[in-house]
Amino acid sequence: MSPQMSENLATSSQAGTAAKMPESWIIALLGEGRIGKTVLRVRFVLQLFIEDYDDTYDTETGYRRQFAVDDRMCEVIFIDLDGQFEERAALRDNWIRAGQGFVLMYSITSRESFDAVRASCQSVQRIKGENPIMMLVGTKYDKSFERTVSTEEGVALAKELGCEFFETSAKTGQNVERAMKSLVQSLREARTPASTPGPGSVGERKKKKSRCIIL
Ligand SMILES: Nc1nc2c(ncn2[C@@H]2O[C@H](COP(=O)(O)OP(=O)(O)OP(=O)(O)O)[C@@H](O)[C@H]2O)c(=O)[nH]1
Ligand SMILES: [Mg+2]
Repeated sequence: MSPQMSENLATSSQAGTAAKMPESWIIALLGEGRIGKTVLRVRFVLQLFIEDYDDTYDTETGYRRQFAVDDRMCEVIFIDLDGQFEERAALRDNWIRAGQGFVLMYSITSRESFDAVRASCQSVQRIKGENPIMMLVGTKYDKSFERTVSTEEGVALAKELGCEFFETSAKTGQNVERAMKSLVQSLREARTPASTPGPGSVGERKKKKSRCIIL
């Protein structure tokens, strides 16, 4: 995702909020390289799994989707930071600033990516305050034969971070819709009555009791 596209999305989100779409949420996908951030986004937005998805030519449409949560329409707009940008701290911090909901991601086949989650969480907390709206997601659930991080470890980390936890597969679609729906529900719950939906409008909230959904 280019910085220009990120800016366009944030701006059009603000415009969309005031005009046609009653709700619009900016969701940042954070995590190490090659853990499946982009294919999860593509699975959710385009409802496809493309194994070696090349996002070089992605247009804005590949980053946003309107869907109903509890019978109310909303739009989610993704900030999809690739592994390299994770290392470019200033850029990453700007995008975190623009985000409202945060998906802290690791692959169940990569211990290293799991160990990196706390650092992502700290970056978000440093910028957004102590209790941002976060979710922990373990990707590549269909590759359980290569699993190196147990479900119990994911559950324990989610409990420590005070957020919900899902194990997902972009390949089969498992839990992808449920995770996004749940994140929107958390964003709605956290919205303070005085605020209007838009970048930076989600206030701090009490730590959520963690819930784990695997199935
Ligand atoms: N089987 C399977 N493969 C997956 C899944 N998620 C991602 N992959 C594969 O993992 C590889 C990396 O996926 P990407 O979505 O490009 O990873 P990324 O986190 O966006 O990587 P960067 O943009 O480099 O940070 C690709 O070959 C995907 O097909 C999954 O749920 N199941
Ligand atoms: Mg990517």
